[in-house]
Amino acid sequence: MTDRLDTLLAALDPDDLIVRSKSERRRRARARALPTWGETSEQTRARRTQLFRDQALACGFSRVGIARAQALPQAQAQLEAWLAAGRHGSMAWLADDVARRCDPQQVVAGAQSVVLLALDYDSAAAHTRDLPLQAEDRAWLSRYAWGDDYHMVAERRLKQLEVALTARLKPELGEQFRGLGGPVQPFQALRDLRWMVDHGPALEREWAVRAGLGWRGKHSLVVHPRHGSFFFLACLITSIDLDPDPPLTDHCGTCTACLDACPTGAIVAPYVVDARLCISHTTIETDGAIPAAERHLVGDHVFGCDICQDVRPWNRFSQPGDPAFAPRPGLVAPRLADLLALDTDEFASIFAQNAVKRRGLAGLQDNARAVQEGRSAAGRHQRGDEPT
Ligand code: B12
Ligand code: SF4
Repeated sequence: MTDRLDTLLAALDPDDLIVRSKSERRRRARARALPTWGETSEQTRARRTQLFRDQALACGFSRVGIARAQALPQAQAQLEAWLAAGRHGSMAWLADDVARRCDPQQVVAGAQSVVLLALDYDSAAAHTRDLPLQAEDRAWLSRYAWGDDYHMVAERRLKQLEVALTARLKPELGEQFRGLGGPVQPFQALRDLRWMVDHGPALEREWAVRAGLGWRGKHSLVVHPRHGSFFFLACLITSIDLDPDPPLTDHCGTCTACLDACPTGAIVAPYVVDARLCISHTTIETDGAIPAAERHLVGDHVFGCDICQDVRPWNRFSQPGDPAFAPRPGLVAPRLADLLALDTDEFASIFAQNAVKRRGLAGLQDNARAVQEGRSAAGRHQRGDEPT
């Protein structure tokens, strides 16, 4: 008890211990929160930019990038063409709200900045092509799904970030406040700051490129010169004016390693992935059993696919990522027989708070059977049991 009291007292500013009148306490609290009089709008912007960066890193994000919020007419046209060609496959939700997805003003009124947050998930474990998968009856489970589900990890940290930013910004951007640059929108967390990961109305990769977190690889993912492409993205749209980061230079040049390596031809042109052909879509997004016409696509993949990333020269430089995504025992190239023998309880305990959980036990086992079917068809083909 005495120890706890000591800790509490040590954490207090001695100034806070002096008893003051209510109005004096209010005046002092306002003075602490308001920008110093005489601060220019550039200084205010720089200070708030630093606040966003510091808090995002403190909440566990690996990197932060900022872009100016503006409509994306070119991206919208490309997205519409992609959807019109049916390249979204079974993900009908991608066709909802297209205009909103391409215009941050339609997500947060008066949006000025888009803050992009990266979460590194690489690990020192093997890559797809390093393992004798078929010889050992193993299959590939994508490295993004070896640890905790990134949606959960990112959402937890985003909520923490929202609380931290609200606590620091609400007093200074309250209704009464008039900044040097004119009236400021009242700060209301839900309207003036909105975060999302994956399913929100934002083209996260387009923003990540604009915010200087990397450039677009031809496999459509964002690549960083020192961190490769094994990082997740989360996005925060805000009406607060922040200093943007400069975009990075594209270093892919004429390299087509990712296009050449894709076993299903899903990268139909540089930067354009047809989800219907992508193993990731087949093994993750399918609801129920994989249809007969698509089962041959899975190859050695029981959940997700990393081939176009594993062949990329830039991933040689990536560093082990956040410990939340470190591989759980048995998930790097699991044996098909082990997956097919799992019962409901074992599945629930191995894949608790993990991305595979969404596919469910029956779905995962159907994926495993599709891998086996492909291998036995290839075996028959090699033995000459089937016409070529
Ligand atoms: C739907 C989706 C998928 C789909 C479709 C993938 C795709 N390439 O669009 C499927 C299920 C296949 C998928 C797979 C994967 N995904 Co995914 N996915 C998404 C999601 C939810 C939406 C993406 C989207 O809007 N696609 C629609 C297309 C049209 O959008 P776009 O590529 O941005 O469109 C631009 C380009 O295509 C270009 N374009 C279009 N046409 C043309 C034509 C020309 C000529 C040119 C030059 C350009 C061009 O312009 C468009 C607008 O800017 C995002 C999260 C998000 N909200 O952004 C995650 C996301 C992209 N996925 C991610 C990951 C990790 C993966 C996988 C690696 C998982 C795995 N290991 O299995 C694979 C990678 C497969 C691949 N090579 O893309 C990460 C990527 C992180 C990063 N570093 O870039 C994201 C950002 C999720 C996250 N929150 O971290 N995914
Ligand atoms: S994830 Fe696999 S199937 Fe999809 S584009 Fe990349 S290599 Fe091709």
